[in-house]
Amino acid sequence: MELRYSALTLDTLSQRLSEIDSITKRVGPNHADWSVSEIGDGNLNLVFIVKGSIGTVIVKQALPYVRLVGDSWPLTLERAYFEYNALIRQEKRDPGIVPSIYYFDRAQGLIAMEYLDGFKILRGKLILGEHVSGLADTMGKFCARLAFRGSDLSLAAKEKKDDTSLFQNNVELMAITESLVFTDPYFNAERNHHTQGLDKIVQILRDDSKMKSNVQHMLRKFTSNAETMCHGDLHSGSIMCTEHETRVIDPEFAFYGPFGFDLGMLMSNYLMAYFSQPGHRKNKETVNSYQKWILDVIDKTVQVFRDEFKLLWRHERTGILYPQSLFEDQGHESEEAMEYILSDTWKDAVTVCGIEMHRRCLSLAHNADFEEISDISLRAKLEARNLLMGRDLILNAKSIGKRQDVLDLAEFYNRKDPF
Ligand code: SR1
Ligand code: MG
Repeated sequence: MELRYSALTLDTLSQRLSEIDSITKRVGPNHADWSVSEIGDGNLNLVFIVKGSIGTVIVKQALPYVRLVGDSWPLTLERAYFEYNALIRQEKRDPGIVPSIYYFDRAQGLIAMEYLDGFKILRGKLILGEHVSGLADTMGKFCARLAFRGSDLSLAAKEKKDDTSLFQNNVELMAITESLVFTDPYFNAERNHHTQGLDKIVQILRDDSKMKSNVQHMLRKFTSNAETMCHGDLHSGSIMCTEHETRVIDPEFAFYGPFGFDLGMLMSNYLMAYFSQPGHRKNKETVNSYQKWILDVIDKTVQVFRDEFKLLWRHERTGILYPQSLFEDQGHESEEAMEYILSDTWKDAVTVCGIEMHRRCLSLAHNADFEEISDISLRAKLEARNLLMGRDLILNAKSIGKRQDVLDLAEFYNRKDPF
């Protein structure tokens, strides 16, 4: 008989998971010897590290509410089911990028997975000023492979439609993005908060109806443009790295949406790391050189994304869209169509980037890049630069045609006195 849901605790976890072969095989046969700790830094879930005589496993369990807020905000346990389904698809579409899954229990909202030994959350590394070699290459390929291989450019029509209908049920997690990301920043929503000193900038954004319309145009694409399975929450807290290796975690917000969504969210998190640097170290040269490295990561990520997407277009176009039978087989090239898609994807990525830059400073879930800056007036100045650049991206996405334009804008706002 299936056990009713009950949240694991440090005291109950070992006993409760001790009969699951796929876990004991990796942790150790004697559960009394297991040591269990809880990471406790996520917005939504419980995450335990379980160590035993054989090895270490991560156990992630959904709570029936949003952890960050408490039980006043109930949230479906089914998010673990969507995360599990996204993880197995990501593993297929970009092998080796996600942790291996050892066990999944839908009723308990529980996934046991590989412990990424030696890996740390990228956001923490960016705050500390640490470099990761190969980051842009891995993430550019990840975004392109996920976008292309989950779409009608690649999948058989039935698989794509089955996938789309499965993830269309991830309603509650999409609703979080629809409100916290696309809507709340632009009015006085209950859960909003912002740093003291930003009132005037916030008012500029809320009074800008052209910009708000562009944000809503993007929300329309978010809800209606089911092009591919997106990770859905690709910020620097969903990426883990060593000095040389990169993995992607936490796809519980997975949904079918626009090609450029993940790339845009990723770029914005790099840009927030970029703008926040002067709040984390004093030496100007160190700040400058690390900021240059971040811009270089953005530049290379976008370049790799484009190159990988083109490669897949040329060699893996097996879906119903732009079939070879209509182009190459007739002696007609399809490169113009490909460039059209890439440019549309880029415009969406730039818009999503600007929106994510806003929500992380204005709505519920802020990020540590800015939150850890204790000098409030410095934090406000850095966040203001970030907010104003976000507005520029949303307003001018159509004319920001190249990745260099984004880098130039970042350097411009980074020099700007925003007040
Ligand atoms: C209520 S959840 C807040 C945020 O945390 C997650 O990581 C997502 O980014 C979500 O928007
Ligand atoms: Mg997460």
